[in-house]
Amino acid sequence: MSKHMMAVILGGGAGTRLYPLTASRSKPAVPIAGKYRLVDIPISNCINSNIHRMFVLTQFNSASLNRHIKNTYHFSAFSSAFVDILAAEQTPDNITWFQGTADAVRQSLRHLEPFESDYILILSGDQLYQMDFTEMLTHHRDTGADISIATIPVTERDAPEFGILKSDEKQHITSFIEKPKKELLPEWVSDTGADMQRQGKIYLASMGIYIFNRKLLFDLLKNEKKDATDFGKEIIPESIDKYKVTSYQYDGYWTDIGNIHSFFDANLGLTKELPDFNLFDNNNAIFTRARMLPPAKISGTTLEKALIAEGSIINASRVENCVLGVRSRIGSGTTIANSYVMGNDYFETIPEMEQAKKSGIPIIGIGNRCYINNAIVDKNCRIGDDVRINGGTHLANVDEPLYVVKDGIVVIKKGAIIPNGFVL
Ligand code: ADQ
Ligand code: ADP
Repeated sequence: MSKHMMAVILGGGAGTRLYPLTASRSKPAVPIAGKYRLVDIPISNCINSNIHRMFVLTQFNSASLNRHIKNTYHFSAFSSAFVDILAAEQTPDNITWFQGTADAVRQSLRHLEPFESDYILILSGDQLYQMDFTEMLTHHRDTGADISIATIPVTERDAPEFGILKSDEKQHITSFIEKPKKELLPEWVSDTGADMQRQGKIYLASMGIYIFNRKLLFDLLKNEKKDATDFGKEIIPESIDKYKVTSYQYDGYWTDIGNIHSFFDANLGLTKELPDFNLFDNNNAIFTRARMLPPAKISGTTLEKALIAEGSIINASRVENCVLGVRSRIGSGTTIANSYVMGNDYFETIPEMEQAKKSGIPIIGIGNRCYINNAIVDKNCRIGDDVRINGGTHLANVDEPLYVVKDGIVVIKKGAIIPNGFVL
């Protein structure tokens, strides 16, 4: 497997949908689930599927992404494994940024070219799922496909956000439409099986996960479709009449985490008794940087469905439906509910805390007697005492210097200093 296929991970375009989390870092570096980064999900899926050569394509090259990849993915000197970041770059024949997904892959072909592989696996960088790509490759070969698309049944509500397709009994895709309008949907119903139909999932959606025969991918991007910028809008729909494009139907958990709402839901979903995404799986570990942090220290707190990362010091009264990231610090008398607190990049020393207090700046973390609900708190925030942040749909969407409200979720920006007594 490792010799036959290499992977290209689409790390993100302009990155506006996850703003402000992407204000100072590239999308693959956005922290998720308390101790990971978004890019750890596709990379871990590849490693667990025995794919050890990966390129991460990103629109801008952030220091945090480089540091994370460099410090995390070390392979044996005797293997050919690597994770390389390819940031959009100006070259003599191309002075623009990546124009879209196909353009991003096209511009990286010269980096892929020297490596042998029969197949190229193309993955999105903003999805939460655990998938064995070995099975998808076996299906690709067994069906004699030129291109395979991983697909999943979706409901009428979700269908307009995806590429929707129809396939014959041999899983050969016969038609494809990118993000169809609601009115067109009745023509696109598929037989997704009795179980899926019962859940109203009667449309077959592209997961944006593709296996291409290498030669075809190079031919398409360099010659036949040399002006196409996007897989979903151009390459895929224009290939189905000409090439054998096959659907590989997946029925596990898969979700897009490309906007604040879905990112928030996916993180909080991890606090359920039996989460859809299993972090506690011996065979499908999610890898990330080993940080050598001390265990979390908790005192006087009622915990209800909480994920608490290492290095945290929690003195809160109550933490409910929350993910608290590495080195989180929460003061006494505080209640946090339905929130993702990303934690901190460093511990403050006691003299630093005293200095901060003298200067009238809250110490790092969340202060005493606060109430925080429906929020994402980015890293290194200093939230004072008696702060009340109550997110919900009663709040209008805004972009303020310290925070953003998107769909009722309050996102406190990285490093924000929120004074004592602040109310939202
Ligand atoms: P979208 O997710 O809407 O639909 P797109 O915005 O092209 O498609 O993004 C696909 C992936 O590529 C994302 O991870 C994104 O961050 C990344 N990406 C986008 N532009 C990029 C660029 N210029 N450089 C690097 N990375 C970039 C696609 C398909 C649909 C399918 C859904 C499933 O087009 O058919 O249903 O994925 O989520
Ligand atoms: P993010 O991607 O979440 O924005 P970065 O990876 O850019 O975070 O930053 C995290 C790194 O910054 C960590 O390695 C941490 O050691 C370091 N760091 C940041 N601020 C400080 C500080 N004030 N003191 C010590 N280390 C810091």
